Amino acid sequence: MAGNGQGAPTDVPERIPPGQRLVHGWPVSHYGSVPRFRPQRWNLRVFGATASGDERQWLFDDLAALPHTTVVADLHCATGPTSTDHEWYGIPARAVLDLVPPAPEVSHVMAWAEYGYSANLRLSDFDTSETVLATHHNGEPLTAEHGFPLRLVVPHLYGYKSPKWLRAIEYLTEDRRGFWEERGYHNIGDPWREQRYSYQEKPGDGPDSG
Ligand SMILES: Nc1nc2c(c(=O)[nH]1)N[C@H]1C(S)=C(S)[C@@H](COP(=O)(O)O)O[C@H]1N2
Ligand SMILES: [Mo]
Repeated sequence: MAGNGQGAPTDVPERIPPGQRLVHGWPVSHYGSVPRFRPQRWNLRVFGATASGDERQWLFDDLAALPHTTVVADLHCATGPTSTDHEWYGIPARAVLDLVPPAPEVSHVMAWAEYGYSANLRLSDFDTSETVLATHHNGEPLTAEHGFPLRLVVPHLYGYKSPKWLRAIEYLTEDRRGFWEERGYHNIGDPWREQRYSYQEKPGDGPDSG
């Protein structure tokens, strides 16, 4: 497994969000078991409120022809561990939005993974230059336990907003809670504001908060 860089910037405290602890290496963290990749059955769907009204899907072999980018970022699990210097390579979220434009009234997206795992995001949190649908990590294909063949990475939010084994992006015209967001985790999940738990939500942070 690829190690993380352990250079000096890691020791700068401002790099670690409040209440987080720096871990070396890269822990594996998820609910349930690791799905097996079945190339013949795999697709990535973009559905919901698309501008055209049509849904779109890509097969695994179609992904290589899409735009690609590299993003280096840290990963903050809401239970405390922060691992640093992950180099992600994959399809920028903006490419998905360009290729399958959302309807004007789309405000949020739901990122869907195998086994029904999901994470909701404000469109503005999905639509950043750092948000990537990653196929590779530190130059190697993702390992099974870290999300092969595809995972969403939203580096500016807690890790539960970065589904491994990504299978679909759903465009939403109103907010709806994902898997952890309906089990007590914060609907927005900004680690710099320590938005860990749903009881911390302020009016407007979630579909039913405040
Ligand atoms: N499909 C799926 N993706 C998931 C999870 C999960 O349970 N299922 N857990 C999330 C959580 S809580 C974290 S912190 C990160 C951890 O990613 P890692 O195992 O690559 O470190 O994966 C996220 N993606
Ligand atoms: Mo997490």
